[in-house]
Amino acid sequence: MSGENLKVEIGDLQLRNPTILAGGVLGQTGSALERIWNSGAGAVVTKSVGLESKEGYPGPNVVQTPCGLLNAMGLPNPGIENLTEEIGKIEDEECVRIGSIFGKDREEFEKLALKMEEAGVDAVELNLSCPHAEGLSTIGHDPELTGRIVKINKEIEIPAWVKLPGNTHISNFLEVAESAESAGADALVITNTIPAMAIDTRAERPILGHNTGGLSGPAMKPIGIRLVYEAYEKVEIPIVGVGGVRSGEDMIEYMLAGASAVEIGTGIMWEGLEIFEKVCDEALNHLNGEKFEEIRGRAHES
Ligand code: RRO
Repeated sequence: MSGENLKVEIGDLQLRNPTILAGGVLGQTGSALERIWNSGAGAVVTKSVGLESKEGYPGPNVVQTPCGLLNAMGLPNPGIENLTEEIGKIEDEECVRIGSIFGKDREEFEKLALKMEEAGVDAVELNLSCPHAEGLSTIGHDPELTGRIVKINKEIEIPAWVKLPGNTHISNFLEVAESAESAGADALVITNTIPAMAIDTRAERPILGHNTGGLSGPAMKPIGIRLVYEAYEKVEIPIVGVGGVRSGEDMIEYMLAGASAVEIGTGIMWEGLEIFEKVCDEALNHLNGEKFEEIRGRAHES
């Protein structure tokens, strides 16, 4: 979807509209990414990728609950070489591609970011926050480690976005956000899923193969809104809101809290790929001629 009133900027990156495919959903092949772009998304984020391919956790990997989805995929991915080959298959040059990467340390993130840049992505998203990845979940809770990893942005020319964890009882979320900003992050993506669980009452066992997983969907929206609102008061860099966006009004709410754009993942399950156009149409109706940038952060005005 495009049109003058829909355009937004995330730092130097211009998007035709503020709806972005969230990392982890339909983002492993060039054809799937291009299909989402053709459905009207303003940009697409790949599945998070590491240096080597990885199978992920044993199933079940996804459970639907009344308030959202639980996933414990376990970072399944084809490895950076295969994923960048897939990105190269996207035919529409206008398609704004964001490469999501995860690693265990600064060196791995640097290698991955350089490979993504070589593959022609428009930005990298540093996933510092998978809620159930052994050893990796803690990165985005540690302000110093976060800063150290974000500094890989000195080695690349493209923007580096940083995806933060939402389980803020573990760490000081705002300290991590500020540390990412001081290290030169170009945008914050707020937030990843939150650890949660479902139990099969007949089997009397956890449903997910990994026992716990990350909660996404409607239950996440009030949490995401709060975190975006609080981060907006502390950092100057753009914020991309994630969690529970299914309608134009949901996106407007994130923008009033301070987001410049939103990522959409779980909503696709309910609304199909039409969700990107639907959210844009509904948001335009709500705006009634105003621009997105005019309403950004307006909920903070006294
Ligand atoms: O692959 C996953 O299990 C996963 C990842 Br990398 C992430 O960042 N967030 C999530 O909920 N699941």
